Amino acid sequence: MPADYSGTWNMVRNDNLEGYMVALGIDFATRKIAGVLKPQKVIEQDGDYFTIKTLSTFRNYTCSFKIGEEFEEVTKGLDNRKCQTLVNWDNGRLVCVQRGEKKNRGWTHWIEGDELHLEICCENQVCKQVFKRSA
Ligand code: VL7
Repeated sequence: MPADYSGTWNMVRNDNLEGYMVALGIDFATRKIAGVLKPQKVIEQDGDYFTIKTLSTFRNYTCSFKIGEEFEEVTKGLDNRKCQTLVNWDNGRLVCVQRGEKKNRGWTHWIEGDELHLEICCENQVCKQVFKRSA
């Protein structure tokens, strides 16, 4: 029985987004705006099919995928790169590898109690985010 990620989640922690954005080459002005956002995750999960929406007052980003099926991801509105992206289950965790120009790029989601956890990596930078289910 896989974990249930479905729902709306509000950000409560955001560590080292700045380092992650620098690693992606995001410009200073955009980093200053992005750094103060408290995005929401809206996740739709249907078996192995997922849509993850990252919503904010500045920009939104949507990613849809099926577990185990590599696809071309364009990180439109983020760093606007193309990646070959693959998401797999690992003991209830969602583990994503984003193969492309940037080394060691990807993210991992897991659930701890009522919290949704996310680590996003690029090169030697790790951004850690925590979300809580919205009432
Ligand atoms: C996606 C922030 C910072 C550029 C704009 C800031 C807009 C709101 O990979 C991610 O999510 C995965 C896992 O949940 C699913 O796609 C994180 C946003 C992280 C990236 C880069 C700043 C420009 C922030 C979209």
